[in-house]
Amino acid sequence: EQSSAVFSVQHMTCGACVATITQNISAERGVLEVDVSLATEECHVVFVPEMITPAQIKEIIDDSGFEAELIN
Ligand code: 9UX
Repeated sequence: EQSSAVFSVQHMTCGACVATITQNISAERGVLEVDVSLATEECHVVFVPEMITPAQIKEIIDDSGFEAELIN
Protein backbone atom coordinates (compact mmCIF):
# COMPACT_ATOMS: atom_id res chain seq x y z
CA GLU A 1 0.00 0.00 0.00
CA GLN A 2 1.28 3.48 -0.80
CA SER A 3 0.20 7.09 -0.48
CA SER A 4 1.37 10.32 -2.02
CA ALA A 5 1.70 13.85 -0.71
CA VAL A 6 2.48 17.19 -2.31
CA PHE A 7 4.23 19.98 -0.44
CA SER A 8 4.90 23.56 -1.39
CA VAL A 9 8.52 24.42 -0.56
CA GLN A 10 9.76 27.95 -0.02
CA HIS A 11 13.32 29.24 -0.29
CA MET A 12 14.75 26.80 -2.85
CA THR A 13 17.02 28.81 -5.11
CA CYS A 14 19.38 26.40 -6.83
CA GLY A 15 19.79 22.82 -7.93
CA ALA A 16 21.77 21.97 -4.83
CA CYS A 17 18.73 22.86 -2.73
CA VAL A 18 16.73 20.37 -4.77
CA ALA A 19 19.41 17.71 -4.32
CA THR A 20 19.60 18.25 -0.55
CA ILE A 21 15.86 17.88 -0.06
CA THR A 22 15.71 14.89 -2.41
CA GLN A 23 18.53 13.12 -0.57
CA ASN A 24 17.23 13.88 2.92
CA ILE A 25 13.73 12.60 2.18
CA SER A 26 14.99 9.62 0.16
CA ALA A 27 17.11 8.49 3.12
CA GLU A 28 14.02 7.85 5.25
CA ARG A 29 12.52 4.39 5.60
CA GLY A 30 9.16 4.13 3.88
CA VAL A 31 9.89 6.66 1.15
CA LEU A 32 9.40 5.21 -2.34
CA GLU A 33 9.70 8.20 -4.70
CA VAL A 34 10.72 11.84 -4.36
CA ASP A 35 10.31 14.50 -7.03
CA VAL A 36 11.39 18.02 -6.11
CA SER A 37 10.83 20.85 -8.60
CA LEU A 38 12.57 24.19 -8.37
CA ALA A 39 10.32 25.55 -11.15
CA THR A 40 7.04 24.81 -9.39
CA GLU A 41 8.42 25.02 -5.83
CA GLU A 42 6.81 21.69 -5.07
CA CYS A 43 7.88 18.37 -3.64
CA HIS A 44 5.96 15.20 -4.50
CA VAL A 45 6.55 12.15 -2.34
CA VAL A 46 5.25 8.59 -2.61
CA PHE A 47 5.50 6.72 0.67
CA VAL A 48 4.29 3.79 2.75
CA PRO A 49 1.83 5.32 5.24
CA GLU A 50 2.56 2.69 7.91
CA MET A 51 6.21 3.79 7.90
CA ILE A 52 6.22 7.57 7.55
CA THR A 53 3.66 10.39 7.66
CA PRO A 54 3.30 13.65 5.73
CA ALA A 55 3.97 15.51 8.98
CA GLN A 56 7.31 13.72 9.34
CA ILE A 57 8.20 14.48 5.72
CA LYS A 58 7.38 18.15 6.29
CA GLU A 59 9.76 18.16 9.26
CA ILE A 60 12.55 16.72 7.13
CA ILE A 61 12.12 19.51 4.59
CA ASP A 62 11.96 22.16 7.31
CA ASP A 63 15.01 20.69 9.07
CA SER A 64 16.87 20.85 5.75
CA GLY A 65 16.52 24.64 5.92
CA PHE A 66 13.33 25.23 3.92
CA GLU A 67 9.66 25.79 4.67
CA ALA A 68 7.20 23.17 3.56
CA GLU A 69 3.41 23.12 3.61
CA LEU A 70 1.30 20.11 2.79
CA ILE A 71 -0.93 21.14 -0.11
CA ASN A 72 -2.33 17.85 -1.35
MO1 9UX B 1 22.27 26.79 -3.67
MO2 9UX B 1 20.19 26.12 -1.88
O1 9UX B 1 23.94 27.67 -3.47
O2 9UX B 1 20.03 26.11 0.00
S1 9UX B 1 22.09 25.05 -2.16
S2 9UX B 1 20.79 28.16 -2.73
